[in-house]
Amino acid sequence: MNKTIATKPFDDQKPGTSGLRKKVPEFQQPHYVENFVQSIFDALEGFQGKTLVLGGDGRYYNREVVQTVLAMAAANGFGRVIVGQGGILSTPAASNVIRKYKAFGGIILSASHNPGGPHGDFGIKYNIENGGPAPEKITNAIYQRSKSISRYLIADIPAVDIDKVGKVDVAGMTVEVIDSVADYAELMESLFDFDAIRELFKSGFRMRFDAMHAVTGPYAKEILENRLGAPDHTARNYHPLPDFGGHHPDPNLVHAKHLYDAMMAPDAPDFGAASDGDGDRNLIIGRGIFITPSDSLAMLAANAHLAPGYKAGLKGIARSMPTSGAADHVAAKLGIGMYETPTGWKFFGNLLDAGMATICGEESAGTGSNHVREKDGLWAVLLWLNILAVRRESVKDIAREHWATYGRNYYTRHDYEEVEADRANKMVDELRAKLPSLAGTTVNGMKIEKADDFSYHDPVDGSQSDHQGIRILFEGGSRIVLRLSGTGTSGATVRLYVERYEPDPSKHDLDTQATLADLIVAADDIAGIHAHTGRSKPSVIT
Ligand code: G16
Repeated sequence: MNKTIATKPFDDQKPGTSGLRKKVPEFQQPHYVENFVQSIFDALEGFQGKTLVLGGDGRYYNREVVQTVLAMAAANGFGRVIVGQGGILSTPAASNVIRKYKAFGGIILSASHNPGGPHGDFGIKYNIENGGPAPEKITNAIYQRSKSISRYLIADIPAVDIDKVGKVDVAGMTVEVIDSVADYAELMESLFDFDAIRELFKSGFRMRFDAMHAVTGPYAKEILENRLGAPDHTARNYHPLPDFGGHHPDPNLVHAKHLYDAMMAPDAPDFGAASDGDGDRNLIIGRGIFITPSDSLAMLAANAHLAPGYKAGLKGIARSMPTSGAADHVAAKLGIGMYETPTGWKFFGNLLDAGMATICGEESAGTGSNHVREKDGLWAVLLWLNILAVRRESVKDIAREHWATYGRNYYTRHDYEEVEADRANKMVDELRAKLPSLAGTTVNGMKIEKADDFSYHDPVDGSQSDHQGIRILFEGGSRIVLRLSGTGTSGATVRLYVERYEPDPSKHDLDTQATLADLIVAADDIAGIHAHTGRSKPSVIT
């Protein structure tokens, strides 16, 4: 029986860079989840009788919310919900399932790389029928609806068994529980040369993949060890845990430091990689060398033709604005389009759908292609493996050769986390006010050529997105970018991105922080980061 429950709006259900992310106790408030899910459904049209995909990264509260969404989907008139077994689907796997089964859309339960557990973070996001994150038009409509909602619809049903693969009827709607890994593994087999990668492992190639107790564990175990023949223990921390083992499932040099240390040791494996909470991010480290996400995008784009799925070449490359310009040099050499979008994977959707871009990437450890409409951690790892299997060179040699060909974009990101929101906003407001007077001035010995607040005009649908990050461009091509994160759940996170282009191969082995030190000082001179935030140093440097 369907029930209509009266409710009152919450005023904080505005989706951020990637869906609604909050602390678990906030989601546990009575009606909080239901209000947001109903707001999603109310913002959509024409889904009666159609299919919804549902899954999450397995974090604390995942299973409970799966049951709530099932009961609400039934009451709202969906014909079928496809759920990952145990409520598990990595974000890229969910994107694939939406596309493969021609679903109306999908709900993904994840707060990505944010910590989990009863006091950690939870999140809900909606993906559209192309498999990608809902565009701003829809997320704005969801938010508007959440501000006026007065009722939600929910079926009065017992909990559905989501651990058994198969179909059941629930209040007139079909619930189909599917193997969480199979469709995704099949897609990867269609893109990459699994025989060549198997040969690579047979030749003694050693790899370590850290799933960080998050969603990619079962995917990595199946694909790397079972299908590609990598030795046991190649996948580490592969049991997904609701609190990620108490760790922060963010594959960066701080939270995956153990992997970094192992890769810098004299007996390091040939290749190291990690993924995040929901499996869309990646970390790539070769023996003795960390590859920045911006460089990884460029190197993957330059070598993608070595994998069967991309042998016809790339249509174009897209990167978010704060991502380094390394990929731009590759696009120029290949003579293909290069697109610069705001932060957020949702901005790549139109370019991918229109066939303008084939590969996309972000400095925030996201890389992906037109195979799905999300960034894809394991996909990036497998493309690297395919390239290594064909070239039979070390990651370090591939990187060196890449920089010698295209030049090196030295790049770093400094994060100041949990800054008081008022202080962070004041800093950005003051900086914005200064922008028109910066061009032509000299800071720390460097001349500013241009300073602006990035705006994006989508070439496909003509939509406009303003205030997407402050850019200060110096003579010679160096730049600093400053923006506030849209994914944090406590206070504000200030992100400072710093980049310098170095064409001279004799200068490609320098220390990144030292090479960028003068720009880092300039950023503080211009924005007053330390004075405004009250911090003497960043919380995380990547
Ligand atoms: C999300 C988005 C990415 C974005 C990242 C960082 O990633 O999908 O497109 O680059 O957040 O965003 P911000 O700098 O605003 O924190 P994820 O992996 O958290 O879903």
